[in-house]
Amino acid sequence: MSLCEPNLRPYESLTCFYTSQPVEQLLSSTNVLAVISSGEPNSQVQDPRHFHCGLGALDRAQEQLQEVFYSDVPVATGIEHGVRWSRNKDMLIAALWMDACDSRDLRQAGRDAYQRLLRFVIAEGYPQIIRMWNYLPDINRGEGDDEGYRQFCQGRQEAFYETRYPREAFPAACALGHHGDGSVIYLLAGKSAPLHIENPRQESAYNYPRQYGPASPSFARAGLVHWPVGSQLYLSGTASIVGHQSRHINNLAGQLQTTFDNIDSLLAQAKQQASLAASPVPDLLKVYVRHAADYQQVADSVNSRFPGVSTLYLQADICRRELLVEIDGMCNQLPRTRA
Ligand code: 3EB
Repeated sequence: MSLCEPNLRPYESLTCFYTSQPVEQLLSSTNVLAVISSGEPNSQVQDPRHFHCGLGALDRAQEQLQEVFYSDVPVATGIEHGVRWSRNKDMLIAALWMDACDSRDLRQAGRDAYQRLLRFVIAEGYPQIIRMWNYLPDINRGEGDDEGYRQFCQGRQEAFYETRYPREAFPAACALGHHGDGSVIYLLAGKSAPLHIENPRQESAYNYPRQYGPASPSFARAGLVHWPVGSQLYLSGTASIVGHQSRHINNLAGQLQTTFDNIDSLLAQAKQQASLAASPVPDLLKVYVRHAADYQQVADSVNSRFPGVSTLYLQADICRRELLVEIDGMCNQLPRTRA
């Protein structure tokens, strides 16, 4: 099968792109590691490499847009103890789905899911986690330390420490909410450690003070991975937080500007830490918008800041109630390193 995507450079170890090609067609390629749907549930196909993230689209034209992870070599795939996996010799994608019942207690669900996923990647020999995606129900439900997201952070942290992952090994991540049933957590892992990158404008999430919950969130701001061919940069969900404080409450334009400034600073930090010749430019963005009514303003603003970048817009709850927008993304090919 040929995949004629504008951003696809098939000679790389791993390429990520968005496409509205049908799921069945994508999965017919043995090089496809994963196809993640959003928007309208669109396919009944049973394949461990395919799952839905649980979030809705904001633009009708994006209802059928799939996120694809495409390997330069054929992959192996299967399901083991509920973990859906696919891998080639360098990388592994694993996904775990939890039903509505299991997802009710997000501390327990998070702890259980992370224990299973971490044990799985360790057992398979891909213990270095590059990126994790968390899509969970009702993350803003509950008050104070009982809030779903804070409970989830507690369970996730317990699992990381129980499986002996120090905070230096926490991967880039995002955590978003919806009001449907069940949770999905998926990850990309490899055999050697990515370069973890923090944002000079932001407190490291694992050092957030107690006021944000009983356990600080276990993630890095970005992860840079060197594959045998080519390098990629994965940006964590980035929002209007400076230091550890949310900025521009009830001000969408202000939150967007601060989010862009944070992304700029993260990209500049990646350039410096990896000695790149230039700041990387994202190839893909995922923009999470809390209120559907804000979509047009967000899209206009993202398009003018990142012209021509493939962008998927999804409706989602963001982990702090006052945050209206969050953006993550990745770079398929990094600028070369300085001589
Ligand atoms: C923040 O910067 C916003 O809990 O995995 C961003 C990325 C956020 C990842 C996570 C949360 C997570 O704190 C929220």
